[in-house]
Amino acid sequence: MSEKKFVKSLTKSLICFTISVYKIFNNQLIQKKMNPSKTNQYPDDTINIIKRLQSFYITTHVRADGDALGSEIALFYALKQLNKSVYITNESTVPNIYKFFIPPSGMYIHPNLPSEKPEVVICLDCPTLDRTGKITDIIPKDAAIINIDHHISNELFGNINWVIEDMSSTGEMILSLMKKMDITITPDIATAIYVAIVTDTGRFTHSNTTPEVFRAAAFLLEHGAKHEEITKNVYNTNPFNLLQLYAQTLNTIELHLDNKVATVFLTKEMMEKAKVDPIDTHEFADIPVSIDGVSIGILFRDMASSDFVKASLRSRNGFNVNSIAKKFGGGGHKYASGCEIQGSIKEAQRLIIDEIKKTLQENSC
Ligand SMILES: [Mn+2]
Repeated sequence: MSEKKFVKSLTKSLICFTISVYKIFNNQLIQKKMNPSKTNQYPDDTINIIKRLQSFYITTHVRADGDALGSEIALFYALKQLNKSVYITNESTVPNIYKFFIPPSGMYIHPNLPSEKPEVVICLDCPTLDRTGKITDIIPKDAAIINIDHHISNELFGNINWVIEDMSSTGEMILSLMKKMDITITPDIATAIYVAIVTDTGRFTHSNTTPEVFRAAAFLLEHGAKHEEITKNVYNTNPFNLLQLYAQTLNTIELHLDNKVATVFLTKEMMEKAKVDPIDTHEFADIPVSIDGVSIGILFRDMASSDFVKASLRSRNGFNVNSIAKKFGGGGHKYASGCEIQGSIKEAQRLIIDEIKKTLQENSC
C-alpha cells in the first residue's frame, strides 16, 4: 500500500470511529437526559429526537388493533416524508380487515426483520414494553425508546414518555404530533389515522368520543381519508364463517351479579371448527356489555398457543375495569381492559366475577 493510500484509509477509519463514538455518546446522552419515570404532556422531546436522529423502528402491542396499526402506518409515512430510514416491526400478523391500508413495503412481521438496526424505537399504543412481545428482544441496547400512548395503565417505560390518558386514541396523538411538525397530511396518512380513531372510539360511540374527535375526523376527511373504503373493509366484509362463530358466541351469554355482569365464551374448539383466526374476533368483546342493564361485559377466549385464557373486559356507567384487569397482571383503559389467566374458561370466569363482586361490595359500603 502506498503512503498516500495508507493515509487515506487511516483517515477514513478515524472518521468512521469518530461517528460511531458520537452516535453512542449521543444516544446515551438522550437516554440519560430523560427521566424514565416521568410523562410529558407535550410532544416537544419526541419532535427533537425525530429531527436529530435518522433511523427508526415503529412497533406496537401484540395482536395489533386498528389504533395500533393506524398510528404506526401514519407515523411511518410521516417519517418517510422527512427522509428518515423507518421500518414497522410487529410480532402479530395484520388482521384481514386492516390489510387494505398497509404500506406496500417497510412493514415486517416477526421473525422477518429489517437488517438495518435503529437508533430510535417508537412504541405506539403499548402500555408496557413486554406487550410488544418478541420485538422486545430485538431492540438494541443503545437505542432510545419513545413511548407514545393513551392507556391509563402505561408503565412509562420509555426514555421519552408522551402519554395522555384522556386522548381517544394513539392516532389522535399522532395527528397532533404531525400538525406540530408541519407534515403534509396525505390521503394515506389521513386514512390510517381515521382507522385509528374510528376503531378506538367504537365508531364514535364510546365515552372517549369528544368534540376534538369529531374535529379530527372532519379534518381527516378534508385531507382525503378514504371513508367508504374504511367502512367497507373494517366493518362490512365479514366472512361467513366469522359470522357463524359470532352467532355461536352469542349463544354462550350468561348473566351474573343481579344481571350487572354479562359473559361470553370463545373456546379453542369453536375457533378450530369455524377456521377463524383469533385475531379476527376482537370485536366480539363488545357484545355482552351492550345488553340493557349490564354494566360490565367480558369475553373469555382460550389462547391458541398456551393454557391461558384471555379475558377482554368492557364497561359503562362508571365502572373501572382497568382496576380489575390489573389484579390479574393486565390493564388497559377504564372502560376497556384485558388480562390473561391460566386455567380453563370456567375458572377464569369464576376468578374475575369474584373480583368484580368484591369491588361492587366495597363500592356500595
Ligand atoms: Mn388505542
